[in-house]
Amino acid sequence: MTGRIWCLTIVLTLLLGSSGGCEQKATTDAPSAGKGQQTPENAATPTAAGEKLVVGFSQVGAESAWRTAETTSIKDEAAKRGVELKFADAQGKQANQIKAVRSFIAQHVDVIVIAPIVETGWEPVLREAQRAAVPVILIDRGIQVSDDSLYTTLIASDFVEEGRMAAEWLAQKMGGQGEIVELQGTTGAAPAIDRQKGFAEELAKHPGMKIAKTQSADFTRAKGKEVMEAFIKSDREHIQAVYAHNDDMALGAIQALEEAGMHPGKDVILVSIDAVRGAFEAMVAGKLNATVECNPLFGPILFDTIEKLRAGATLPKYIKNEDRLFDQSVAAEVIDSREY
Ligand code: GYE
Repeated sequence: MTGRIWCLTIVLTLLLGSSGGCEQKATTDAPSAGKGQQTPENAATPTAAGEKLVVGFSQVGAESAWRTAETTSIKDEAAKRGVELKFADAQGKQANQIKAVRSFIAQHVDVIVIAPIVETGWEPVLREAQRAAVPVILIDRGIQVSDDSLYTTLIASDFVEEGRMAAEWLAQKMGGQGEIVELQGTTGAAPAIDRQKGFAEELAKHPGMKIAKTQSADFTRAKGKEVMEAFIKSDREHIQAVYAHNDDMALGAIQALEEAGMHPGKDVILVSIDAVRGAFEAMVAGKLNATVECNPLFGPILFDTIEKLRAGATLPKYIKNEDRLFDQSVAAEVIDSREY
C-alpha cells in the first residue's frame, strides 16, 4: 500500500466508520489529492427536515445470483431507512440505463446511483446530471471518463485483485502446470476487463500455465453452459481447468461438463468469483473447487455514503470492498454463515 492509499483509508475510516467491513483505497487511476472532493455543482443539498430522500438507482439487470442479491440489499436498506428508491432495471442494455438516468434527472431525485453495465459511453449523460446538480454515485462497477468530477464516488471491489487471487490459487492447485479455459463476463464491463487482467498478470509468473481458450459468456449460467459445451466439443482432451469470471457461468460450465460425462471438481478444476450460495453448494458437492468472494451487499455502505455526502463530507473517489477466497476445504464449515 502506498502512503496515499493509507492516507485515504484513514480518511474513509473517519468518514464511514467500520461500516460493512469495507476498506477504502485509491484506484490506479485515482485522482490526485483534492480531486476526490465534491464539486459545488454536484454537491448534494440536504433535504428539508421531514422530507423523504429520493434516490434513483439504475441497475444492470438480473443476470446472476450476485446481481439479485445486490438489488435486494439496496431495496431492503432503502425501505429500512425510509428512503424513496426509484428502481430501474436496464435488462443488460446501456441505452436503458442512460434513459433511466435522464428520467431521474427530470424527476429531480436527490441522488442517482448507477451500476454501470459497461465502462465507456457515460460522459454525456453524466454531464447532464452535473449540470442539473444531481450527484451520481457509482456502485459495483467502474467507468472510464476523462473528467472524474462527473461522479462523486465509486463503491466496488478490486476486480484485478480478484483475478490475481483466482490465478494464484489455481497455479498452486495445478503445481504451476496446465491449460485453462476462461469464461469471461460481459464484454466491456469493468469486472470482465479487470478479472481477465489480474488473472493473466498473475498467470504470467507461471510459464507452465496458459489460457488455451477464452470467450464471453455474459455472466449468465445459460451462456456459461453454452460456451463450455463449445469448448468441450472443440478440444475435450485439453480441458484441465476452468476460470469463470462469476459463479453463475461456472455453474453452467459444471452442467456442461457433467452432461459430457466429465467430472468437474475432479478431472477438471474450476475456480470462479462471487461466492454466492450456489457456489458453496457446488463446493460442498465437490464440483467447484474455489470461489473468490465479491460482496454484493451494498445497501448499508451505499446509504451510509449518501448520508455522509448529504451532511457535506468530502468523499474519497473510491471505496473498496474487501474480498477473500474460499475453497472446498472450508465450504461445508462456512456455508451456513453466508448471507447471499
Ligand atoms: O461478479 C457478476 C455480475 O458487477 C461485480 O456482475 C459485478 C458482477 C458480478 O453479474 O456475477
